[in-house]
Amino acid sequence: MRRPTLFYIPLSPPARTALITAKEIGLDLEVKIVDMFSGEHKSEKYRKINPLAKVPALSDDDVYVWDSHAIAIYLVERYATDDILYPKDILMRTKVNQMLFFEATILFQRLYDTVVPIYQQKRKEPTQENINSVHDAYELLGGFFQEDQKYFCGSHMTIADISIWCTLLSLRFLVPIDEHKYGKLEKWLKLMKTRPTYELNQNGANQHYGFIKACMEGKAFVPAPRTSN
Ligand SMILES: N[C@@H](CCC(=O)N[C@@H](CS)C(=O)NCC(=O)O)C(=O)O
Repeated sequence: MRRPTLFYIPLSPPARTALITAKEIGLDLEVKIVDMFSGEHKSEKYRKINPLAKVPALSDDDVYVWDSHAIAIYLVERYATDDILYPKDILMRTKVNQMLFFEATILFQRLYDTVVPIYQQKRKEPTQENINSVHDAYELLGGFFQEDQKYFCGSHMTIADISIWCTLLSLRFLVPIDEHKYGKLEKWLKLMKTRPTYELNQNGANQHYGFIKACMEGKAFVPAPRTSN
């Protein structure tokens, strides 16, 4: 049987969500690095895989899946041996979906709004408005934890934790998380640090920050060698 192929770049939080989900369920994917620095994601060939010209995307047999949230759901539904990461129970699943939509429409969007003008050399640093909107998102995230809840949707890690984690590791370089203010978030981050996929995530976030810093300083960015880490 052919392995599914993930179109990936370590700098991208959504791409890391897809790869970490695969690793957490023990699925061995083929990883193809998309050279976003040369615009490969905008090529006609890549648009056949993801018409939105974004990374990540997944190809499995003759199916293409794009958007990290859809990919994470697909991987768990198709390949996981249990439903812990994406519970079948309707109420539990609804909680996970809520957090996935929060990540897609609020958290990641705020990272995107902060960094894209910097990539495009329109700005040298985040605006105060960017910073305030990220703090608002942290405030909301901290508030989602109920008293004895370890993860965003209860006592087990789900793909919602993975998705939020990937974006937060990149975002906190730009807007640090004040542990006194957002203690519950810090506690959860410490818990996520114990995952075997932590290094993969942190390395990608470091590369992402290296790229943003180079843009802020007007320097050329030298991407890391083409590996999946
Ligand atoms: N909602 C999408 C977002 C994907 C996304 O925006 N990826 C970025 C990299 S972090 C990208 O491909 N950007 C290329 C572009 O906008 O031209 C997901 O979760 O997969």
